Amino acid sequence: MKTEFTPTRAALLGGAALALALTAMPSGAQDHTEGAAQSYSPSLTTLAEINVEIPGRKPDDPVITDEEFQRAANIYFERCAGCHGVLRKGATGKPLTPDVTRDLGYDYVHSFITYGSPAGMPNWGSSGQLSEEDVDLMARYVLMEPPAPPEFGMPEMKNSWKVIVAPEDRPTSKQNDWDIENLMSVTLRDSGEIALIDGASYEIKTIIKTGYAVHISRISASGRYLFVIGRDAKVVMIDLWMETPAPVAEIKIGSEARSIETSKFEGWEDKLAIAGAYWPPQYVIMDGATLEPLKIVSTRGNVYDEQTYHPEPRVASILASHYKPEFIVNVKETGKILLVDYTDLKNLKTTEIEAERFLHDGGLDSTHRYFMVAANARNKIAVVDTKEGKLTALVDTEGQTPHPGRGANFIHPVFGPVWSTSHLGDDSVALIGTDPEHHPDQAWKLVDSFYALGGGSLFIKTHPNSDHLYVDATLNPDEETSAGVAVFKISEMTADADPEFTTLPIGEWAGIADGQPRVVQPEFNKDGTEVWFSVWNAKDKESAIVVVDDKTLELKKVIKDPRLITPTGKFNVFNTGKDIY
Ligand code: DHE
Repeated sequence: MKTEFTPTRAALLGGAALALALTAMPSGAQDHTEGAAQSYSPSLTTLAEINVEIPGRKPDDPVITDEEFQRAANIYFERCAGCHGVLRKGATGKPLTPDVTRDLGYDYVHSFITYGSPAGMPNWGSSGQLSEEDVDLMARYVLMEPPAPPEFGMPEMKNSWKVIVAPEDRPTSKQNDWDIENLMSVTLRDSGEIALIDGASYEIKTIIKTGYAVHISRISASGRYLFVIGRDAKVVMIDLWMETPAPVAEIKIGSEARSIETSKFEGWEDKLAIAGAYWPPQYVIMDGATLEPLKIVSTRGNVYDEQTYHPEPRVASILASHYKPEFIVNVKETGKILLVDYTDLKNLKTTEIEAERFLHDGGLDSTHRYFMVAANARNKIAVVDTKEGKLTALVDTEGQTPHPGRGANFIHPVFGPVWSTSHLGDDSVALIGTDPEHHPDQAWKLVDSFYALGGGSLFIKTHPNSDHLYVDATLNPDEETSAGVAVFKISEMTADADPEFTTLPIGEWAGIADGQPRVVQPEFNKDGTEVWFSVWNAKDKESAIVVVDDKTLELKKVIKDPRLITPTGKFNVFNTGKDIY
């Protein structure tokens, strides 16, 4: 069981050290100052590219030129919108609409931007991240009406939609000798590409251009089509059966997005795809063979508990149900989980589950019946029974800001089947019982919580064939900690003592001399015998992928190549498609 939080641990996670560490993060990672959780707030960099106009000047508006307004909007979308909302109506941060900011006044706002607040507002001015000139600009900007970025509906989607190779022109059988089930699709974040790497030979088979700041890859139920989404909301569909796999269709579904998935229910394999956007707040269901947009659904609506209107609830993770022809769509700001029945798009049936704010990432339990998602700002995991279509439980993880990725399922020697998450805001790992039939006393309860390497963890992973649980500490302020990974032996876990862990010096193994690379996202090969880690450095510096033998915990391979620019997420085709984690 978790012991008391010690001052050393608290210090390790605390503001100053973390602030320093975060300013040295790889490009693209956020550099807010108060904590790993804040540092991980979305940066709407694509929206920042959009031209905005001053929405009707008022006589008492502060003096601001059109150029200044545009520049302020860029800064706002990149640095502030993730917390305060695109329309400044508030999200995890406070509302910044003129009725609020004008009451506070220029001087107050200026000092707030300069010095931040203990509640989580970064000290943009005193940390030097914004110049004195920019602080003044931002203080004037937030006194004005916010500009509304453009919507992105069917005409815009259709304009961006391209079928590069029509379904009838695609191969009818696999044209390559690649072991596509053991391919790794690796996000090359800052080059806007993915690398397809062979799981056995570690050879980079091909590099494919995708969207800007690529985010995740998902795979169709048959294992043939790979879908990639970038932060610029561009979806690229790749056919793995082609002689050299390449894009066969693409579309943009908004200005900012993070999630993509495809239908997995029996009889619906490869039929549909779905992508969720941060802006505009909507999801779109597409044809699974061509990406033709079929149905766009807005997520604007009321927050689940307060029942007040939210103008921009972002779509976070999306999963496909294995139990019903449904997509599981997580709406961040309203705290609602939508079970979208895709059998009849004309008469769309959606089950709206009241869960918790602010929904982010999650995955299925080992039976694939239950969906577990982090309401990260509330330190809770919402559990949904995808068979019954109901909220099963809300479990407090007793940690700070759970961030599971898809989580890790394993059989605990005492508690039976559990699903686990690590945390951004502290170094704890939480285990939640997932077996109501054979372990009813443990089901949907926090059965254990223990410490891993350090706070700032983003991902946790195991595999049914592995006896190890891997936990990263990517955003930890301490250089050595963020370059390591904690490994727990599952079979040695007990009910009464914190499990010991081994630290793998992945960063050191990568042998990178320059920069401060961070180790991120363990991902298993198909058989669960090897685990891959990204050693994520700045865009202009060397990065690597380190492969570890799961049985011996010894280094097996360091994959280096000048083309491996900012590798982050890795997605094994088989494990991702089958939801094995
Ligand atoms: Fe992610 C998954 C959003 C920053 C790497 N990320 C997700 C998902 C969401 C999300 C909603 C779940 C998708 C799904 O399952 O459908 N991520 C966000 C953000 O809003 C945030 C915090 C800031 C931003 O501006 O985007 C953010 N994410 C990052 C990073 O900085 C990471 C570490 C590096 C990168 O490549 O950008 C990163 N996110 C990932 C990865 C996954 C992910 C690797 C998939 C994990 C998995 O195992 O499925």
